[in-house]
Amino acid sequence: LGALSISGYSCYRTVEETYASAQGLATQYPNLASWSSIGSSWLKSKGRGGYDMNVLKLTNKSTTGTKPRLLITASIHAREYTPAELSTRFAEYLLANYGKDADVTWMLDTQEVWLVLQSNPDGRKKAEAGASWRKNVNDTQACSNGLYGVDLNRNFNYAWGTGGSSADPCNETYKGTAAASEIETQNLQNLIRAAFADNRGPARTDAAPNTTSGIYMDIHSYSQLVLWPWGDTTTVAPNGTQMQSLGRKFAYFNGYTPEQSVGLYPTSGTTDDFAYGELGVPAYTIELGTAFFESCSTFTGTTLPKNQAALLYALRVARQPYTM
Ligand code: ING
Ligand code: ZN
Repeated sequence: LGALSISGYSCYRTVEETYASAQGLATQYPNLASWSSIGSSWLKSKGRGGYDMNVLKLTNKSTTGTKPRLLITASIHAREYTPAELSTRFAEYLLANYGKDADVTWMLDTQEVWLVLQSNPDGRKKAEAGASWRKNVNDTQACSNGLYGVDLNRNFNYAWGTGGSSADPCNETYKGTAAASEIETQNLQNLIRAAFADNRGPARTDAAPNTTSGIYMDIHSYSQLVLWPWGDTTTVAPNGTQMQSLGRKFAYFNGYTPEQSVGLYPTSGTTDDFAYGELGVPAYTIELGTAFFESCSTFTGTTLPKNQAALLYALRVARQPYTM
């Protein structure tokens, strides 16, 4: 493992290494894993290099039926390395233990896990080259501070631009020219819709509890938090009490602080508000650890085990989150 040249951090796979690992898993476990494109990154869409964005889907393909899904998107912010590595190791753990561990076997027989291991590959490559990069690399609007690009986690198409984001293309929380203006956002929105399409959510003013199954998690670093919608208002979401209840259970496993996301700071156009707001799926943002990436001993010593436990719990209960 490891081409991140910064010494002490060789446990963090690069974009290429992450993709090679995922492709390897799909080849090694053809009945359990598939790895497929969900569209191009911005650079690739412009013919300027770039990447495909890919999803790694895990389930026992020979058991049928409507299986609840846990959808994880990782590292949508380029410099946040820990989420991609954690998610890749979670996939490796599940596949290595299928047929050995009864609990893992049951989970992959009855549920699906979809993982976007690198949700902003162009930006990530810039971070790997040494930049402290957060956004995508859309340079249509030039910036004298060098910080061009759109904050993908302010660009999603639900209550877009309602506060906690910037209209300045050179700001780190630039929301883009329109909701879902960015191809990475479009690819991720399409995947979220595909994962939870049969679970249309309540209108925002509808206080009726939703009955959907499935869980969406967007993993960031850092701050040791478990967050859920809404981000742009202190109003409790229609399923806010239930999302709090489940969020507290994740926090039991990882020891993090659970709160409605507006409590951290106001945001809009985020992944979790989109997933919950449009589809009614319980949606979380997890902020891993105490730095964008931690020394490998910290990562494997604490961050990985306790958060893998939280993800395993999410997978276990993906069929019944609102009735826990
Ligand atoms: N923090 C998140 C951000 O996008 C967040 C925090 C995410 C708040 C989702 C609310 C909803 O600003 C970092 N560091 O990215
Ligand atoms: Zn982030």
